[in-house]
Amino acid sequence: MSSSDVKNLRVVVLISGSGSNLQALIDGVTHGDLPIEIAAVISNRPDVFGLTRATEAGIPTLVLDHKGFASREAFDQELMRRIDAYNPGLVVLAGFMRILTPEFTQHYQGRMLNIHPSLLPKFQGLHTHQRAIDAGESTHGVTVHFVTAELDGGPAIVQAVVPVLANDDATVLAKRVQRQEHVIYPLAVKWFAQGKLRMVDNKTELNGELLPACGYQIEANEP
Ligand code: NHR
Ligand code: GAR
Repeated sequence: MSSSDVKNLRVVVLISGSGSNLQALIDGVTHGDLPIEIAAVISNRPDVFGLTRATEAGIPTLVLDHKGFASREAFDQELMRRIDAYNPGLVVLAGFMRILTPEFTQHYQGRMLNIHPSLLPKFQGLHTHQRAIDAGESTHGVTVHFVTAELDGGPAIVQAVVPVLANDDATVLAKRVQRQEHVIYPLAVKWFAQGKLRMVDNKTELNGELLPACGYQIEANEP
């Protein structure tokens, strides 16, 4: 078998919103530097822009509205069934805003990634940019991590650090962070697709070596 016969990693992307991180992955595939096939994009919210992005890229989409389910367990069970129908090797949370049950995270253990807009373990949860400003932080950033049952607590893969500037508000700071998101998420997905990345004993291994708790650190070279 020649290398061109090797099948690309199948990826299902979960979104809840604008899908700019999804777009970064689509662009990586289009430009030929991301060896994956985005098998489907699933949103828990109808009518979000990320679904339009997927459709424009020719990717199948599905809306599974959590409001139609009696419990988190019932929603997660159906979500799992729908994802597995695409037979993915990796599940990517890209601005997905529903907390997932332990049954769900266990099922995709070691093959599900999230991008969280803070330098974890700082500022888990929501409204991270405002909280970083309010705390007087001089730096802020974003983390890609493996998803485990512990919310925003799975082992870190890669972090990008940006400065917090004197007159920043949450919107300006979020934009600075998001430019880095669009760099590090395709990078982490590429490592996984290349077989360089593994979760071992709740730690991250890259190229056969354990990473420090903060993952692989990238200093952003733009303000
Ligand atoms: N689930 C588990 N078990 N573990 C993680 O690490 C997860 C997860 C689900 C989502 C993304 C996460 C983030 O990066 C994520 C990581 C949503 C909330 C939240 O409070 C918190 C963290 C994250 C995503 N969601 C509300 C809820 O009740 C709903 C908020 C809304 O709909 O706007 O689920 O930040
Ligand atoms: C991103 O900034 C991502 O880090 C954040 O939401 C945004 C989604 O943007 N994720 C979370 O806050 C997860 N709770 P996008 O839809 O344009 O990719």
